[in-house]
Amino acid sequence: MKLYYFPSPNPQKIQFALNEIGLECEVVPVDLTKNEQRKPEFLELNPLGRVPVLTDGAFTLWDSHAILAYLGDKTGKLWPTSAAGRADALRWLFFLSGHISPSASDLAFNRIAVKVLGIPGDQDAIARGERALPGVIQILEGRLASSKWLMGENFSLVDCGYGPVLNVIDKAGFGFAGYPRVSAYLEAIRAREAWRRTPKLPGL
Ligand SMILES: N[C@@H](CCC(=O)N[C@@H](CS)C(=O)NCC(=O)O)C(=O)O
Repeated sequence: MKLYYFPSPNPQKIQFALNEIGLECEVVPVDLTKNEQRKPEFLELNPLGRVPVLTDGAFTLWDSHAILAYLGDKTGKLWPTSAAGRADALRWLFFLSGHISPSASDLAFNRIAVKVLGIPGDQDAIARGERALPGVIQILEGRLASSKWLMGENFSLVDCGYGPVLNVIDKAGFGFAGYPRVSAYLEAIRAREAWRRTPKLPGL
């Protein structure tokens, strides 16, 4: 297997998951600061020009949450075995894609990435992200009232999806103080050896 990688949240989910599962994978760097994701050979792997991409022999897969589901099904590790369990895992990953990631991107791009790119942040996007996040983070707070991890008492690949996103939301200045369970959950993820070994950008 090969993982096309840059140390930003979406690819981090996969490296974190591979570390947790204990699966060897060749890492192919794609430097987003040099626009390598727009090169024709990379666009053949992912026409959206985004990382992560995973290849497994002749099979090419993009989208971090599809890759998490694939790794879970392929290895049978950190992934539910029942139809209801798998649907529950996908529900939380779709919730992350549809309702949390867009706001996380609004904050992370306009408060963090713009500094590297030397361009001004879009204040409207920051305000939109700050407005949207409390409602969805409160849903996580509620979910974590009855279980340690998102899928229950056992850590799963769903948590590998949430960790890097909550980490960047925190680094981008969203206050988790009003969400003690989400805060504790993020610290529990950060304490995991597999997350510590996941490459990060300086300061993130
Ligand atoms: N829905 C995709 C989003 C992937 C994505 O936006 N990746 C970012 C890095 S975290 C990227 O490659 N950005 C490059 C660009 O937009 O040009 C996923 O979950 O994999």
